[in-house]
Amino acid sequence: MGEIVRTVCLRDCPDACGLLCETDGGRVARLMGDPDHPVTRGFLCRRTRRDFPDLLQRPDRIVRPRLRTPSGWQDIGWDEALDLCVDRLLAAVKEHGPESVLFVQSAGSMGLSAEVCRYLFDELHATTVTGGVCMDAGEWAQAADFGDWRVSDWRDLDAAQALVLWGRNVVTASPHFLPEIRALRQRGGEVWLIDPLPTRTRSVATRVLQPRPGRDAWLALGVARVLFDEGWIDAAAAAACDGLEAFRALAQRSTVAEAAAACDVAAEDLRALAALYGQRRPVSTWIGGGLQRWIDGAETVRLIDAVCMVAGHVGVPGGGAHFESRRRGGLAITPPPAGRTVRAALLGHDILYARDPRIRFGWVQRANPVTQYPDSTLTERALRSLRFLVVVDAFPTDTAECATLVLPPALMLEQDDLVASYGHHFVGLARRVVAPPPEARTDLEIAQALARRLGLERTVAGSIDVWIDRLLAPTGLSRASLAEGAVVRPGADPVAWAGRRFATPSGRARLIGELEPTEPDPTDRADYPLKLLTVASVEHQTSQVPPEAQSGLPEVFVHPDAPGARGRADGSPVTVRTRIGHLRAVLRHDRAMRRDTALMHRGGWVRFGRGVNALVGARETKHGGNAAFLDERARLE
Ligand SMILES: Nc1nc2c(c(=O)[nH]1)N[C@H]1C(S)=C(S)[C@@H](COP(=O)(O)OP(=O)(O)OC[C@H]3O[C@@H](n4cnc5c(=O)[nH]c(N)nc54)[C@H](O)[C@@H]3O)O[C@H]1N2
Ligand SMILES: Nc1nc2c(c(=O)[nH]1)N[C@H]1C(S)=C(S)[C@@H](COP(=O)(O)OP(=O)(O)OC[C@H]3O[C@@H](n4cnc5c(=O)[nH]c(N)nc54)[C@H](O)[C@@H]3O)O[C@H]1N2
Ligand code: SF4
Ligand SMILES: [Mo]
Repeated sequence: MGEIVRTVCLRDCPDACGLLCETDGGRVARLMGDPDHPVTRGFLCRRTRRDFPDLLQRPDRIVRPRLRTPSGWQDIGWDEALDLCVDRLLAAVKEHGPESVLFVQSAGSMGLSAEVCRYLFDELHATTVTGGVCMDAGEWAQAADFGDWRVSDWRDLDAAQALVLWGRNVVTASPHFLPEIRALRQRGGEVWLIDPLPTRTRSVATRVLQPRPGRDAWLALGVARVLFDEGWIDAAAAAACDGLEAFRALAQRSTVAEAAAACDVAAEDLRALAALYGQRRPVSTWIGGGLQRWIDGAETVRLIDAVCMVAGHVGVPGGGAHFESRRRGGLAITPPPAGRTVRAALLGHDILYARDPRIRFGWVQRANPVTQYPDSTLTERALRSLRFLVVVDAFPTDTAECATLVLPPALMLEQDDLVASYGHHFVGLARRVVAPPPEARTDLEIAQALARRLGLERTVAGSIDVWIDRLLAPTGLSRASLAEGAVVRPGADPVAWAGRRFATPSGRARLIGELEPTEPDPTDRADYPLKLLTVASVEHQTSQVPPEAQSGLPEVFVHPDAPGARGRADGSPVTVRTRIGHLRAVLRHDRAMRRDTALMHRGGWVRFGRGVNALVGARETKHGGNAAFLDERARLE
């Protein structure tokens, strides 16, 4: 047996697991869940335990800088690569100004040292990205309601009487929260699941509602209406909220029957959910990421927050309206700059149509926008239109294929870093357990090598240890205090909003009182009768999918009687068409699907005919600037 090192997972996942990594001859021999990590409790998801060690050794891993030449990719040395890159970057700045340079990153790795490279581009006054593709609409909503987004300690579910998983696919997306859910059920607690898709999380639910996708706002309004009609409003709500009367008026604008019809939930079921909120105490609500990736997503989250708030479940042990943990809370992260920005949800469009100056030079890091951002075709066209594009990635992704220069980063287990979870309160240290390929560099080292050539060394100076110390400084934590394993971030309250004291100026929660009009859906329902939900797959981490898992057509799951499916056998090839594109797919029957919904998993690559975002138009949520990926209609041909 080789050496075993304790570290944490850096993948984009709320669980932020503690890992034990066994090495053998400088390679990762085995990954295990850290039994001493309070959330991980000794088990890992398969995509990391089984697949990640292989990923480090993949034959298609990019291990040297590579430059596009007229005759194809050519390996070059780091000095040559960075000299060329800086030459082009400075030429763009000189001719067109710093805003002709674009910096894009997402969360391919969650290490907080990712922030460091951004500081460099901020210092240059480059164009950066605003909004996001992940949780930004829900964050906006919770900031509007409570002043910030916070969750209770994960063990707080022990104090709950019931749990509502409102659009949360826990089994797929955050399996380490299952032990608490199972314990709640063993105590006789109810677990409600509200999801238009028949997900694996049904296995832990006592009751399932399968609303029409994108209509949870109506479900929340109907529940609120019952709460007000029945007088199931918490006695403390009036003092704890601003806008209670406006919210009451909003809820009373429609009848329960109208609300139930709009979300296609039986009125008895809607009333039963209202009775749960009104009569059980406390009820914990976990709000999912999927339901905020709709044009109205931020308002939907606000309406769910308001239901939890007026029924008295927020700020009490065992309750809560939990969306996401504020992982950067308390750490020394510089606020985003006020320079020119392009919108994440409309990245392709905004790059192509940016003027004064046009964007000429791009730097993409820890991100695969061609595959993962809306409208892959437009994103690809935009990235290819740049005069020089640097992509820092270890694999020949759809985005890396658009690059002029690809720089190879060290990956998880090959670098030290600091990580804080967006699902729970722990922060932990990621360790360099094995050496990266000889010519791969950490993102921090790459930023520093770039900075030296730009005369900006001071902005990003310091070893990774120095950076970790800097980030931790305001929290009072140190590397030494994290050496034995992850610890709770200081300032993270065991009960979010305990005592109903909020981070708003008044200290009270602000309830939503008005719904703003939404631009009409650009597609004709008769032409495109299915809502197309493109969601995470249990098998893979975002688009980090090996090519051998991408042979053949992608699958589209529908009810056998769904429009376009009837008369077509399971397994037959179909075309899935939306207003912006089409994909060939294999039809899969699933009688548990709604008849108005189609499911495809996100993550497959455009290059292999599996990129679902070739079907998803670029639209932003009304608030928060998130990509409204799920607000798309399709038909089968
Ligand atoms: N249709 C549809 N699309 C979606 C969604 C959806 O629900 N539907 N969900 C969205 C969501 S929630 C998210 S978060 C985004 C994710 O979008 P992205 O974050 O862009 O997706 P990833 O596939 O994680 O791509 C990150 C890249 O980073 C690379 N990488 C990994 N580790 C490192 C590292 O240490 N350094 C560097 N430099 N690179 C590294 C990986 O190889 C990978 O190619 O996708 C969104 N896209
Ligand atoms: N296996 C795996 N795990 C992952 C990831 C992965 O790629 N693979 N990605 C990670 C990332 S990037 C993130 S952000 C997190 C969270 O990842 P998310 O994809 O945000 O996961 P959920 O929060 O479970 O939200 C998805 C659920 O929302 C539901 N949903 C969609 N529309 C609606 C609606 O209108 N109403 C309701 N009620 N539900 C709706 C979908 O049916 C789906 O079950 O998970 C992470 N975990
Ligand atoms: S991807 Fe998520 S569940 Fe899997 S090991 Fe990493 S943190 Fe844990
Ligand atoms: Mo995400």
